[in-house]
Amino acid sequence: MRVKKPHSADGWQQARAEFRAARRPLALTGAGISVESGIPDFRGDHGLWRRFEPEQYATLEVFRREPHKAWEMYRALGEVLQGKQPNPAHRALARLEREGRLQAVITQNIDGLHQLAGSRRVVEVHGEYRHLQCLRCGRMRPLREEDYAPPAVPACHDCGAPLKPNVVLFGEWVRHMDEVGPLLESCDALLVIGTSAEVYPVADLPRQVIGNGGRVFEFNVEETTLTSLADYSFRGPCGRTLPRFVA
Ligand code: BJW
Ligand code: ZN
Repeated sequence: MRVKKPHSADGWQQARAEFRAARRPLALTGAGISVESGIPDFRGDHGLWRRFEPEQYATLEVFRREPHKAWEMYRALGEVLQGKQPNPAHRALARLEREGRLQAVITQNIDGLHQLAGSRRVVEVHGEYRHLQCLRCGRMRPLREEDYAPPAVPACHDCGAPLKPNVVLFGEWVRHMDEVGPLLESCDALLVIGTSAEVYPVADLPRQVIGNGGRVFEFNVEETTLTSLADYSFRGPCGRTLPRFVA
C-alpha cells in the first residue's frame, strides 16, 4: 500500500529511514512554511485572498489594465513581509542542505526566508519581492521603500511603463522550470511543506516524483489534494513537525 501515515513512533522512524536512504532529496515549499514567521498564507482564514480576490488583483491581465489595483495588493503584502524572520522549519531545511541531505529547495514563496535561514540553492519559481520589473523593456531594479508609498504606481526610469514587483502573477510564466525539470526528474524523495498544491504547474511536481517512483513526504496543518497520494503525511505546524522529522 502506498499511503502510510506516521501516526506512531514506528511510522516516524520508517519515514526517516526512507528519507535518509534517498540519493536525490528535494524540498518544495509554499506559503504555509512562513505562517509561523507571521506571514499569512493565501487561502487560509487570514490569507491574502480573503482581502484580495485573485481574479481581481493577481493576474497579469489586471496588472496590464489597472496596475494600481495590483499595487494595492502588493502594498498589503509588503507590509506583512517587513522584518519577518525564518522559523525552525526554514532552519531545518538549511541544516539538511548543509549536511548534504538536501539538494535544493524549490519554493513558491517570494519572502526570501529560506535564504535568510541559510539555504543556498533556492529556486524561486514564483519570483521574489525585492526587485521591480518593467514588462515593456525588461529593466529590473531593486525595490525601494518609497515604492510602497500610495497611491502612485512606480514607473520605469527608461520607458515610463508601470513597474511590477518581480512576483509571478496568474497568467505569467513561472520561473526557472529549466532548472526544476532535471532536479525533479532524478528526485527520489520530495518534502512538500505548507502548500495547498492548487496552483499549477507547481501542483504537478509531487505527482511527477510519484510517477517516477520517488517518495513524497507531506507536512501540512490540514489535508490537501496531495495527502491521499503522499507516502507520508505529517499533520501539524511544520515549525514543529519538520525539525522533529530531520532530527
Ligand atoms: C501550513 C501551516 C503551517 C498553513 N505548517 N502548513 C485551470 C486549470 C489549471 C491551471 C490553470 C487554470 N487556469 C489557469 C491556470 C494556471 C494558473 C493556475 O494554477 N491557476 C489555478 C488557481 C487553477 N497558474 C498560473 O497562471 C501560473 N503560470 C502558468 O501556469 O504559466 C503558464 C501560463 C502562461 C500563460 C497563460 C496560462 C498559463 C502562475 C501562478 C502564479 C501564482 N502567483 C501567486 C502570487 C500572486 C501575487 C502575490 O504574491 O500577491 O503565488 S498566487 C499564490 O498561490 C502565490 C503562491 O505561491 C501560490 C501557491 O499558494 P501556496 O503557497 O500553496 O499557499 P496556500 O495559501 O494556497 O496554501 C498554504 C498551505 O499551507 C495550506 O495547505 C495550509 O493548510 C498550509 N499551512 N500554516 C504547515 N504552520
Ligand atoms: Zn521599461
